[in-house]
Parts: sequence; structure tokens; C-alpha cells
Amino acid sequence: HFLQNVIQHETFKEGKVTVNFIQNTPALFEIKLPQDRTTKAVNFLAEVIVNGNSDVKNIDKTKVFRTAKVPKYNRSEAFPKGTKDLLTELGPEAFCQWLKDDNKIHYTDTTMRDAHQSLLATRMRSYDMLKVAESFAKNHPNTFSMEVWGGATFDVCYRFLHESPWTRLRELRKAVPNILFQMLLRGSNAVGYKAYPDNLIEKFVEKSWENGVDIFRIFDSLNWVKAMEPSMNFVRNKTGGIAQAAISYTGDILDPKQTKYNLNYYTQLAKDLENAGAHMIAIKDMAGLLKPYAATELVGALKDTVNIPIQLHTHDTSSLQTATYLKAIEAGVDVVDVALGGLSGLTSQPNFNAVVEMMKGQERAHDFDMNTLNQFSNYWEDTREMYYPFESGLKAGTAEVYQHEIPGGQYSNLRPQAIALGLGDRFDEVKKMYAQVNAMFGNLIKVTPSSKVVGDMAIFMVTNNLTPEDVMERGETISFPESVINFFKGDLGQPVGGFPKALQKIILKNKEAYTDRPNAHLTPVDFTKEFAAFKKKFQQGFTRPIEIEDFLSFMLYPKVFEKAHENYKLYGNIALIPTKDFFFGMKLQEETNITLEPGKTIIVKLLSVSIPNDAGVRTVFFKVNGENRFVEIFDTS
Ligand code: 3PY
Ligand code: ZN
Repeated sequence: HFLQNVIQHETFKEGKVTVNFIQNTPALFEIKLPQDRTTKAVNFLAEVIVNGNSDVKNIDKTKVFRTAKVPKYNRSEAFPKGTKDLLTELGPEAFCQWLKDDNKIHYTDTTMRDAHQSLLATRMRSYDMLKVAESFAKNHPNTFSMEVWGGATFDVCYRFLHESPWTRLRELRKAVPNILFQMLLRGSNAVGYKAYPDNLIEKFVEKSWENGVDIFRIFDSLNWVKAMEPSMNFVRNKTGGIAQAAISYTGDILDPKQTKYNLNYYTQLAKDLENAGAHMIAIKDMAGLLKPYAATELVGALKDTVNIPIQLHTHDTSSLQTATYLKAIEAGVDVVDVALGGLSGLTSQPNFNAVVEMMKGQERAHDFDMNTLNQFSNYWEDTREMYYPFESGLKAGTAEVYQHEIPGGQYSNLRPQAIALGLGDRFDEVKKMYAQVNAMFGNLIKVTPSSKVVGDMAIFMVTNNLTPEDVMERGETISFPESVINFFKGDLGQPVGGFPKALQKIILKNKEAYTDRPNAHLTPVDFTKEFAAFKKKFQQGFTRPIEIEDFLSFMLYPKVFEKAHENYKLYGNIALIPTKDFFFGMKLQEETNITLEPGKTIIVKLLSVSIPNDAGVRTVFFKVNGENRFVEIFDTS
């Protein structure tokens, strides 16, 4: 819009621009924002038509998309009773007792969070979720829970999809009032990559619950119980939800040479988490390293150790993990995490549809109508086509994961990160280096954000052709990535067995490390004062009232929030734009429907796009609900 002002200014048009033109022309900064939703939506469409979506590289113009079909359901019918109703009725403790006593195997559907985080770099849009959510709630109320929030989805929502994660959660809640919603919370790192003040986490937990989260899967990226305790307490004290504490699994308990993370380590950890107030325990196998016979041992031992239900989460990177589920189910696990077929397998979760089939005839089988369950899988398979620019490229299961131990949710990001840095051809080296860095760092639990530290260091070393020996010999002269320095300072907490001292000294140089909780060093947020200042700053030009949820997002990701906020002011709620138009723009003569609110749909047809004028501006002509409209867009190419 600033550019539009420049282009349309008389001085500019007359070609009389001098060096001080911008400073001397304050009118250029008076940005007139369109207020009505139709104009905003049409402006957004025009922008993508002319300049593309900057997040989408390598468009395949020959691609033809299938229409994803939503399985049938009755809109006017009441929602069947589900686990959410049961939690409301029983409260968390009695609910967990019910779960433990129930012999059936239960399923958490991760399609709307981890599955697309792990396969499509977290790019799944609310639009495609909301299209099927009510149908799923009505067709499959037997589902234990749906993981729909948290992890990387929070910042990706703002950063790349230009939508609000809070709106996503609220809208999904409306569409699914009967099944429990689950989120992934990185303990004292909330949904970010660093430590935040405790009272910020507390408010975040409280608001997440109020907006629709029921189960909080809490983990710490170093399995440090002390760092998980506050979040567990916030869930217990501030919500009516379930505090599910996660044990992040690494290594191989069946390998006698691996003594650090052995069976005893995990059972002790589970006991500590139960004592700290967990309602449930999750085994969080983020890289998919828990092999079938190890699952027999681990689940069996945990069942003997704790009195609360146990849920198993894994990633099928090796393609072995359905067997792991079979063994875990036989050993008494209460719930397993699965993803609907079309978004399952490889770095995602095992296939929901296939696991239900596997269990048929077994005493713990849980009844699901396969016909409709398969239709949901097909819906996601067809929808996934539109996300092809974000596919990780992994085509088959790989046993290499047992060597590199890269989490599924990181894999789909590490590859594009490597490509962006010109290391596309050296991804094999990056994977090997990841394992070497892990060894240098003393064999860590690797899950967000500790996994990011290992990934950053691996990429740094490959880029600079450094070996572990180089780092040890001439590390004093090397400037390491910031995330690595902060990690060795103690910013993510304390790793099991402590930091490798010699390397810590090399990396920190003269900086001091600390050993208490990183959050203890942070100033609490002054909610009254800071929220008031925030409102004052951000309300202007914003069409809906600023909320505490916006403030929380800002406190977690200030720059990302600010950018998303500007974007919202310009284009309104972009989550309403159909995915094909959002990523790829429209073709000439193509028509699209945008539902601005229930009952208010606009029909937009693209008529023509002019060639750029002398100032580089193109005019995009539309027919909107039968009326002609045009939008002028500066062509940035
Ligand atoms: C996340 O924190 O986003 C994860 O998925 C960790 O496994
Ligand atoms: Zn995961």
C-alpha cells in the first residue's frame, strides 16, 4: 500500500521524484485500509494472482487437483456423546480411571497436528480441517482424542498461513464439541523454542483450556521433570483438563551397550512424573525408535510401575511402527496415536485405518465403521495434493533413523532447511553429522527445541566443513550458532548426565552457565500494564477487539505476531480463502466461493489480468457476485 501511494502520487507520475521525496511526503504513509471483508478477500486473491504466495516455491503448472469429498453427515442431528462429554461428567481423575479400566484400545487421531507437521512442514490450513471436522465428530465419536493444536502449528499458523491459531482452535471446538482435544505443550518452552516466564505459561495454559484444549501433553526437551512440573501444576490448578506428562524416548532399551537411557531410566522417570501430578503418561517416541520387542518391555514395565493410563506416540519413519503398536497393545497400553491413512506413515504416525483393521478379532478391538473411516482417509489423501510444495521427499521407510535419530516432526523441516542453505546434495552428510553432534553433546534426548540445537549445529558443521575434532581442537576461534551457545548456557535446562564439560567451555568461551531452571531468570509478565499497552498499540485499524489471546501470541512471538497482525488488517481472515487459491492463485475464467460467515458466501470469478503499466502495476479484473471489480497490484517480479 505504501508502494501504491508512491506510484499514484502526482510527483511520481510526473517523474519529478527527488532524493527527499519520501521524507518530504508524509501523505505516502497514510495507508487507507479497505474495511469490508469482500474487498479484503478480493485484494488477497489479486495479490497471489499477480505475485504468487511467497511460501510456495516450484509450482507445477500441470498439476490437476481432485475434489476432496467430505464424508456424509447430518448437519441438524445432535452430536453423539464422546470422550469430551465423559470428561465433563467425571472430571480428570475419574475419567482416567475409566480409561484404565476399559479393556478396549483407544485411538488419538493426530491428523490435524503432528501428521501434517511431520509430512507437510506444518502447512495444513484451518480451511481443510474445518471442512471435515463436524463430519468426523459425528461419524467417529469413538475416537479417544484429536490432537489439533500446539507444537509447531502455533507459530506456523501465523508465520506462513497468516491465520490465528486461536481462531483455529475455537472454530474446531465448535465443529467438534464431543471428542477430547489434545495439544502438545513444550513445558517451559510453551509452543516456542526458548524458556518463557512461568506466569506467561500459566496464562497460556488457562487460555488454551478456555478456548478448547482438554488434554495437555507436556514434555521437556531434555526429559527434565523439574521443568515440566510448573506446566503440570497449571493444568491441574487452572483447568479441568488432563495433564498428560510425556517421557521422550530415545536410543534402544534392548541394546545392552546403551546404558544411559535404559529401562530403569524410563520407569524411574514415569514414577517421578506420576508423583509430580500427571494424570496420564505418554511415551513420546518422536523419532520412531521404539522397536516392537522394546515396546513389550517398556509398556509392561511402565504398567507395573505407575497407576495411571499410558498412551503411546510414535513416528513411522522406519515403517516398523505398526508392529510396535501391536506389541504395546498386547502389553496393555491404553491409547495409541494414529493418523488417518492419507496423512499417515513415514515421518507421520501409523495408519489409523490399518491399525483398526489389524485389531479386528482381537479382544481389545475397538469398533469403527471402516467404510466412513476410509472415506476420511481419502479426504486427506485428496486434500494433501494441494500441499505438494511442502512434501519432505522421503519416499520409503528408512532404517537409517536408528542411526541419526531425527524426530519425524523435524525431518520434514530439516531437508528444506538444508536445501535453502545450498546443502541439498549433502543431506546425507547432514544426517550423519546429526548423529555425530548428538555424540559430541553427550547423547541427548532430541526433541523440540533440543533437536533444533543438534540440527543447527549439524548444518553449521557441514556448511563449514568442520569435523568434531576440528571443533575440539580449534573451537576457541569458531563462532557457534546462537542456539548452540544458549543451549550450553543452560537455556533449555539440564541434560541427563550434565553437559560435556570440555565442549561446554569451548562453546561458551567466557560466558557463565547456570544449572537451575532457565525460567527462574526471567521477569514475570505484568499482565495489567503490558496488556493495556499492547491494546493501545495494536487496536488501531483492527476490526475486531484485541484479546488477551493476541497478547499471549505476541509475548511468545513478537515479530511473527506483528507481521500477522499487519496482514490481518490488510486482508482480513485469510483462513477463509480456499487452499488452492491461497497457495496457487486463480486461473483465468476460474470461479471460487468464499464463505465469509455462515450464510454469506461470495462468488469470485477471475476475468483478466492486465500487463504491467509503466509503474509496474497490473490491474486484476474480477466478477464478484455478478458485479465487476478491479484491483491494482504492484508486480514485484
Ligand atoms: C513439537 O514440539 O513440535 C514436536 O512435535 C515434538 O515432537
Ligand atoms: Zn510426534
